[in-house]
Amino acid sequence: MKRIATILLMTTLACLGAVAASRSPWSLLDTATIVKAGLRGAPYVVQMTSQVDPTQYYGVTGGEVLYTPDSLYFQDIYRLSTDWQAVTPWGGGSPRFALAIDMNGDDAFTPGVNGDGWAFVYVLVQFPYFYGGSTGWLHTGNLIGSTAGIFDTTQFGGPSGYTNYAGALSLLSGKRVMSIMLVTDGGWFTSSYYGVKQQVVWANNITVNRAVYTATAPKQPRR
Ligand SMILES: [Ca+2]
Repeated sequence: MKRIATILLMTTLACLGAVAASRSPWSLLDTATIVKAGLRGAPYVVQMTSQVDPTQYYGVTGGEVLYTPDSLYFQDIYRLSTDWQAVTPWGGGSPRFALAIDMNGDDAFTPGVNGDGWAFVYVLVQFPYFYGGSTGWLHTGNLIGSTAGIFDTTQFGGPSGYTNYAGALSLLSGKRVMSIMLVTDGGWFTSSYYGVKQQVVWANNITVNRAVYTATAPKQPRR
């Protein structure tokens, strides 16, 4: 009996290990959802909608694709890129990667406490004029190493006009990145400037180093 119990325990532990090993580092938050975009070769994409609550100017929803690494330090990020397109008019800030920086080294992210905060990497260079119409599909290229001022390190004392990768590296090298999100949250802007109440952005092939998120058909609920 004891042997059977031991085997069961070992089997359970093996299964748990397999689950842990297969845990996806990617998840969709808030309004982010999978839609069929009808593209050849890549029919599914992530749709992120930022929508204004008509009763509250700042009451907006956003969409995020979250990547949670096991362990990652800022200087070890060698690739950050995505395919994306604005489906509606957009503005109020470029779609961007948001990096949760553990500035005080306690292996936890508590924004606004003991130095922890967000570093942003904008997918467009047009600061401060982040607005426009629908874009068609664009590829960011690898944002790491960029000499353009697309890195926002203002939460860590960086320059208000933003900085390039080297500037961000000088502030954040040695700091742990607890998570990375691709974010769309500018619905408030479209309502004010274009009259439309929502901002919709599609994304696919979101890449952090060797980890790539490619949208697939959503799982059907079990009958
Ligand atoms: Ca911390």
